[in-house]
Amino acid sequence: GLQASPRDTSKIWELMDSYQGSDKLALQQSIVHHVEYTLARTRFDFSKFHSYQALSHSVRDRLIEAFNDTNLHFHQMDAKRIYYLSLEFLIGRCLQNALVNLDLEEDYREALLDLGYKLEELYDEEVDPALGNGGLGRLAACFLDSLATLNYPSFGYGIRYTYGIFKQLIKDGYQVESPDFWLNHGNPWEIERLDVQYQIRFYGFVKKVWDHGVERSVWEGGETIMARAYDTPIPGYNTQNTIALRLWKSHPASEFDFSSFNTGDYFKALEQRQKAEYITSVLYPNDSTEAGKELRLKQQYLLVSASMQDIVRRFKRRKVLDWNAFPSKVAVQLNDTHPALAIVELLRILIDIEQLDNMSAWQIVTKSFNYTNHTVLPEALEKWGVPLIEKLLPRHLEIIYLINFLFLEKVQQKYPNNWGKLSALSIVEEEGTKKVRMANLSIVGSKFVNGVAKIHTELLKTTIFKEFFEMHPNKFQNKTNGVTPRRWVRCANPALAALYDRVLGSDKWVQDMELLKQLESNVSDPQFVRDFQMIKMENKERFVHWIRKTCQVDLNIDSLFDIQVKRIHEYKRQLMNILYVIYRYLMIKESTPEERKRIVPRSVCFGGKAAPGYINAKRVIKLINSVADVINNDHQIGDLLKVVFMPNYNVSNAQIIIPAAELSQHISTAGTEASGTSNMKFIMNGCLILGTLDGANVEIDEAVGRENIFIFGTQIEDVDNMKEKMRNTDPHEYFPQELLKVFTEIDNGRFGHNEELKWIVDSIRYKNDNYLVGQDFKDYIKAQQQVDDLYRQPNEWAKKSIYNAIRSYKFSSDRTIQEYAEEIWQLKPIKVPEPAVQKHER
Ligand code: GL9
Repeated sequence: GLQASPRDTSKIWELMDSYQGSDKLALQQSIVHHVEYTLARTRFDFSKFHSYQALSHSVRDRLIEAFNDTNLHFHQMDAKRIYYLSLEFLIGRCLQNALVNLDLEEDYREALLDLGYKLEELYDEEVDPALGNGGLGRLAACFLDSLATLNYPSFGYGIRYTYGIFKQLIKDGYQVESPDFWLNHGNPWEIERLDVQYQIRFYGFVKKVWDHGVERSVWEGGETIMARAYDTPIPGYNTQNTIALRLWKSHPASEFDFSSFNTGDYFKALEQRQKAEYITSVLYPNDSTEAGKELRLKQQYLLVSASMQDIVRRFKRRKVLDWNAFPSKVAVQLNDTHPALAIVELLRILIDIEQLDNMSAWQIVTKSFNYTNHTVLPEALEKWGVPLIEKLLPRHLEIIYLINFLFLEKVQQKYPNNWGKLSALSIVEEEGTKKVRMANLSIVGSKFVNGVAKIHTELLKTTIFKEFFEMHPNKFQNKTNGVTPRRWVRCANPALAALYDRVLGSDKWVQDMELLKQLESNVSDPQFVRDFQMIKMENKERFVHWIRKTCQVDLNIDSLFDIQVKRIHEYKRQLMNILYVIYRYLMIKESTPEERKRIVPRSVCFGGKAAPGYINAKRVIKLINSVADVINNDHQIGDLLKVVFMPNYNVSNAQIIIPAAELSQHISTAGTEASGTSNMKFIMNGCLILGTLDGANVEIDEAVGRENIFIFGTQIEDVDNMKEKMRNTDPHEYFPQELLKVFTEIDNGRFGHNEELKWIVDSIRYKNDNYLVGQDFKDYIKAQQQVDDLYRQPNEWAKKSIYNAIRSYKFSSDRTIQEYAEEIWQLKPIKVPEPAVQKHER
């Protein structure tokens, strides 16, 4: 028979060392190869979607090369890594982002044109992975892009939900949710790691055993399932560095329950196995509110346990095992408290499995973890009932009590017998049924705690975490959020990017947004201003087409495009916006022909999902659609006012909406929006903000200058007084005439005889106006008039918009990530060597 020669590793390595070519023929061959061998299509049988798939597989091959180089290099360098743990990653579509970051967009465009395909049309074939709710999940995705681009050794860890955030349909003006089975047609962007799986235990009991005179805890029994890794490579821009987003999916444990099999209950045994798959099947669609469901806790623990096992395994592959070195090799960032159990899980691994003593283990843990808070809304602060934790994770509850005991001892030392301090700081809430406060656990277990904008961090220090700040002032830091200019300018607004490339002489700004400072002097160049206006016009046209297709509404291209897109929430005050639209509509109806001539035409566009159980938010959607119905069909109004509700706001349509916006609204009550991140995307695309002094608006105001932003509303230091005033004033005196008139029209059925519309008004009418819509309405009207006045001067409007774009550099997530790396993680960049053969020479 045939004999294999001795294994020739150098030969194998040599074969693996060559890289895929990127000349036109090589790209075409690789696409066609995937049509034939990966998709198994015959030459007469493939659609545009199949072309997208083949193209993606071709790009994936190139991603994997860089990905493998990166993993190997970080391992060889024994790099410190940062692990970003998040229940949500809203990464959006991958294809264009990968092409742009790999600098292959132009090459592929040409290669495809030659084959009769337009690259941009294939982009639209991709599903939008939507494994997040809103800002918090999108922030995690922007951070990964910056971590890769800045060459920081890092991993994202999350959950591979089978169903992402629901798809929003609008029927009769109401939101209807439909499941988002995004994996329907496979996912070329992930690598299934059948060899990376960890056992996860739920329920069971804790057994105490004596071992050489020490009591040890062993968690046994209950149910075990497996978590399996799926890696999505995240390429940096203009670098070989490509990091992993590792997502976990639940599977049945590999062992089969032979006892039920033998007793003849074969079907039940298999059914039991199916239940394991259920854990990672669906993303909870709540934005800033906690559901408190057992399945959600299981999701959190699955992410945490699999990730910590993976991190410990990677650490143990180092040459010598020195646990004290752990914090110098591992930094974990908790994206809100959702993955806070990671603190407890690492302690469990160190104490129960690695057999470290309690105090050494605790030292290691508190040097490794950091926690980011994303909201001060009380309803969002996670608390898990002690009985649930005791049942699901009995050993973890013991460890939480241990942590709390050690911590409260310190509190007692610092503030002897101060019961107020003890009860505010305790991880366990004793009132009513006992609860574990996940924020307190996160703060106690972390080295640093941060807020996401200056004003938000100040609020943390003076309100919800006041006692912790007084005890450990140096623990608290601010890290103002940012967004990636790769996706939000380079991909979403290619025309603006091309203008920057041309005027600045290179694309370096994509990696170093501060270079935009050099454009300050160009604002006085009329040609530059005209170029900018032209680009905005093209983006508006693209948007008009999309609106016609998705909403069957024709927008007036010369109207002011006024946009509010974000999750629907009372604190974000979409209600105030639509009430103002009604006011504006009534004004137009009452105007004289002379006055009419001066009216600035507006297109007011709303978008955003309401949590399925959030009744008031859903009613606001209904109100917007009812108002849109009346106004858009009122022939007297014509082109002067249009209202649209854009269904299913998500990352990919944000990339069409944001570049077309001229005015964007960020109008939350001061003190409620931790940061906001779309405000940053809008200014980067040359758009003016109408906003309150809340969240990152405060810093945007500082960055762009008060003359380039429309600020209105109650400021944070007056909010409590105004709420007090609201509760103590008769509604007829509290609400301004302008608003009472709007209420009357709604009551009278002008927008449909629907009880629900009246109930929305009722939600603020009788001393319930907790978000101060009534208080801020007059000032809002005034700010809106300033908007109109400026829009009548197109040149002035354009200049101010440009100032927003070129002064937005602070809000690049590169700046944010660099601050995290230097001030929280103590992390140095490590650049993976470029392949010896240069791309265009291959
Ligand atoms: C949020 C805040 O509400 C936003 O103001 C902030 O910009 C982002 C990112 O830091 O975090 N916190 C929060 O719970 N959500 C946010 O958007 N909501 C979700 O997306 C779940």
